[in-house]
Amino acid sequence: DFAPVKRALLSVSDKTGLVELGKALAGHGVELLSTGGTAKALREAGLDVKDVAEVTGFPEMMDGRVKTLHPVVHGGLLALRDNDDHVAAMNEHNIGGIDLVVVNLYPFEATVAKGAEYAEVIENIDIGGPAMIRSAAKNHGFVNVVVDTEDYGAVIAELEANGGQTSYALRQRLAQTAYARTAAYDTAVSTWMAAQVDATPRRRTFGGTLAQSLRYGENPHQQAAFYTDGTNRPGVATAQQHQGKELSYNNINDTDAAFELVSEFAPAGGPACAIIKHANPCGVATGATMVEAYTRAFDCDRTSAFGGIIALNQTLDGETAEAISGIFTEVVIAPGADADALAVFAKKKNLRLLTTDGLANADAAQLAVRQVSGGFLVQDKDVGRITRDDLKVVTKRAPSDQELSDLLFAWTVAKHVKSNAIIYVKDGATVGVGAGQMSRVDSTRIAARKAQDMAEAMGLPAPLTQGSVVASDAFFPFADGLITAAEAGATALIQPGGSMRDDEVIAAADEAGLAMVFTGMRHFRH
Ligand code: 93A
Repeated sequence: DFAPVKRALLSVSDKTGLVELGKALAGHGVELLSTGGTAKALREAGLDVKDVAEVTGFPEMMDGRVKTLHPVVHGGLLALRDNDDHVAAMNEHNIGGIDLVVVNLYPFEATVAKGAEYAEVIENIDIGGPAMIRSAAKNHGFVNVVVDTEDYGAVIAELEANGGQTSYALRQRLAQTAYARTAAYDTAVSTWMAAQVDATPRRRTFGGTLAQSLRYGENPHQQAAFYTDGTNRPGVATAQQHQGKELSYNNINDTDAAFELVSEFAPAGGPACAIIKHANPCGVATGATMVEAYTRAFDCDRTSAFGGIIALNQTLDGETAEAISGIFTEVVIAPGADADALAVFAKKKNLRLLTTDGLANADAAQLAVRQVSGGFLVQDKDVGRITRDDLKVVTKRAPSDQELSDLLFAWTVAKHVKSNAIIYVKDGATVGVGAGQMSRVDSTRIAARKAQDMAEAMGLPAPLTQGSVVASDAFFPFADGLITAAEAGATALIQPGGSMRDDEVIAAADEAGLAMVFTGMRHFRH
């Protein structure tokens, strides 16, 4: 069960804790082997180190591409110490056992993250490091492999406690960590390359690097963590947090939904704001100013906006920050915040403010992954977009210019609402959102009902759905949903079309004097 550590090979890019580890190992009489930079750092600390080049009989060559890739190293890692043939081979070829490997890899992920050129990224693909990690991990019956500076202490503690030996349990745990690291590393390389060649989902892999252990998951009894995929996109994964508690699992999920939605609205088109609750928008609006966009988004559903997550498509200013401070908000995310806004929010200790480096690229190819029991479903992210030219007018009446612009706004929001999605919009603001119902007519009714409730709460003479337009993320299977929308005051509709009963639905629209356009594209979101 216990195995001695007599010889160690250290080869690390991140030299954190290296000298302390080297000293502790030397203190246990462990012989140290090392590569160029690592050996130098250890020697400078006064430690006795042998160069791997001296052991292999080959110099480090080809800019370091070949340093440790040698049978003397891999034989020393892979040999079964209790196998007579293996021991004979070691003796015959003058291979000394290596009982501990300490490796952390060329910083591939960090090189991509800093936006390095292609050639520099390629040079930071570590080959020899993962090879040693995998050899050592395979032979964990005898060999220790350390890839995480956090594990230095555990190895030293065992050597102390067990007279220079480590337990099988430790070596096995280290091996598992090691394979997790090489798997994540290759995934990072493949993910980066997938973006270079625009790989299809069936040729991609997915995985990530642990960014943060979360306090809990969707519920307090679930453990959770946040992994980043190394693509370094503007968004919740790379945002800077200015204040407030650590983001929770649900915060991250909702903040992502908010930011992805608001990123549909290019800043050049004017201010836009999205308020999210449980991953669905409860208000989305444009405005002449940011505070107007926020207020109009808030007015869609003031009740649900409580405890919501707000995303803006432009810099947060002081006036908008004041308005947002009127109710309890969990998170605000924006591509920047000015000094006035920072000062306003400084008084709201619980509010988390995140700023990003620009908006998410709403058109960028990205993999959407979902888990099912026993597997994963993988697809391209929905980046489908519709312009005025793609629309087909199917009713006697064609939509007016104002209706058209609202229809396209509603359609854009519909893409970010759980199906069945029904969105009522007036003058560039949602006035009713029906999300996640099992029947389309229910989503249509619920959105209208909520608009009615809001009108009563705000003392309006009529609900804002009067004179609105409606988007439906998929076709109306029957005329009932359309009739409900018309009763709520809608004057125009946008939907994919393609139902067996399109004729019935179009006839009902004509009868009610509605204008309707077909997109030919669906935006299911489940
Ligand atoms: O270029 S490599 O893929 N070829 C190798 O043979 C090799 N051996 C170790 N990279 C290799 N390494 C890596 O060098 C280690 O994984 C570590 O990240 C780095 C340490 O180099 P130095 O000791 O010179 O700082």
